[in-house]
Amino acid sequence: MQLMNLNNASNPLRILIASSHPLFAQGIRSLLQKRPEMDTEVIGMVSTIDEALDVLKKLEPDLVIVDYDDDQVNREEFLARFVEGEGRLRVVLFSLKEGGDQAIVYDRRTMAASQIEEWLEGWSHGDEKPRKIPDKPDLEQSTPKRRDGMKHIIVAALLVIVLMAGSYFLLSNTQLLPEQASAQALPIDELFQFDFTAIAVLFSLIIGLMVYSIIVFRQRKGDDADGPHIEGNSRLEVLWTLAPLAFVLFLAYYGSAVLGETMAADPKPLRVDVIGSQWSWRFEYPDYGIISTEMVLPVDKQALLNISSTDVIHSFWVPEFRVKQDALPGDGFERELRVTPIEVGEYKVRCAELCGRSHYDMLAPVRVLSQSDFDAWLQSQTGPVSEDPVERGAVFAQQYGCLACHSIDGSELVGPTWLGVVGSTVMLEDGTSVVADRDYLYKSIREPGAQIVAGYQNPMPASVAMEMSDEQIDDVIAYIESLK
Ligand code: HEC
Ligand SMILES: [Cu+2]
Repeated sequence: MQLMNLNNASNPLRILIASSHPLFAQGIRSLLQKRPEMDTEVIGMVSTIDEALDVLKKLEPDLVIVDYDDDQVNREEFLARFVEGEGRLRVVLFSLKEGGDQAIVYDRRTMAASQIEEWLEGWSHGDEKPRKIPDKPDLEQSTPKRRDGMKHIIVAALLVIVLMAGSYFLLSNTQLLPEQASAQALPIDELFQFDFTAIAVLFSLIIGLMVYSIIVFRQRKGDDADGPHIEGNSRLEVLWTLAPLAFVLFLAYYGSAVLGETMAADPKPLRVDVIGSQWSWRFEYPDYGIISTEMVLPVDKQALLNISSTDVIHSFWVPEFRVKQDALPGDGFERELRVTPIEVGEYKVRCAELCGRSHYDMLAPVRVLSQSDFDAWLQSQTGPVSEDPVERGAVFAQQYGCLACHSIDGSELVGPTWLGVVGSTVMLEDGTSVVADRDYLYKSIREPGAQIVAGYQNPMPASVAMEMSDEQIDDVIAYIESLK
């Protein structure tokens, strides 16, 4: 029993017992009597703290034993009065619960575990010979606990390492991205791989430790004890603030370095204007006077894309090139993007910004050719324009994206089909009708809002034909007339 060690060898230890249960005091007293070698004397038994305070001066006990399990005696007040200061008086909170052999010498609800050592030390201070407390219950319990702690750390660390290896393996073997077809893809993928590694590490660390704690330290049935009182750990807190901060700063640095690399400009790029409209792409080569519905690029030469939109926000994205850029409507909102294809092949432009009904279908072919094939393509595009207005009209209808909304085979898209429209009677939204002649068609293209075909909630966007000349529109009308 630990009280022995608190005793001074020359005088008996004078003890006052505070409990509202007479059995508690009698039990302690008979326990002490059975151990005469402890040299103690119970000098009084009180049932409330007020009583105890009354007799304290009179009896001058060396030690007060308080019934820890007794709600009548206010142990908080006791601690408050006597634990701090008050000279040589010692207070022991004593619990007879849980087998009756455990003395609780402090109330962990009001005192941190780390403070108990100081408290006990304070007790032995007033004596000439500082006493050792070899079988302090705190020590007894904490040694196996510390060994347990080591075990937890090792098992949890193993779990985290296995998780890390697994998630890293999974992440690096998942084919999330298609082949690398541009010079810009290389640094981007390196960054991506680095992120994957960081994700694997952080995921495993957080989830691993969390799952381990949830399972191993869960509340068992019938255990309603309080958890340990923890004050904090400055070293740990500084560490877990500074480490993520440093990591995030490094990511910012690394990310901007990669961004810089993808924007690095070659002195003589191939200029291509990329124009998105609902729901088609148009590619113009200002240096060659070419307008195309497919994007054709020479390999190993940087293309400087000047990206814009005629209506809503679209986004130019060729996954194999990795880089992506919004296409914004309005003058002065053009955006630049640099792509240096490194693989001859065929790819697809996708719109990466939800832009309406046929967004999913806003695709355009991309062909990367060798320089000689590209030159041949330039030749074919800049060759003499067809003499036939119908043929020219078919090309314009394609280039200006009309066919994204109008079919030529009678099927319904967003707009009415062009098949057989010429000469037919068109019912309009306002209830009137009109025979579709050249004037009507021309007006429908130039001022789509003026006469809206019945059954179509949204008029055709006026922007689609804005950049077309009257001659081009004449050709398109000739083309529509040919569709019978
Ligand atoms: C974003 C979809 C869209 C695009 C792109 C589009 N149109 Fe339309 N168009 C419509 C809709 C919807 C209507 C029916 C409502 C209306 O009359 O405005 C229509 C109506 C028309 C009509 C009247 C047809 C009829 O049956 O009476 C003509 C002609 C026409 N469009 C020509 C064109 C031409 C030429 C282009 C390309 C320069 C084009 N459209 C591009 C959506 C589109
Ligand atoms: Cu789009």
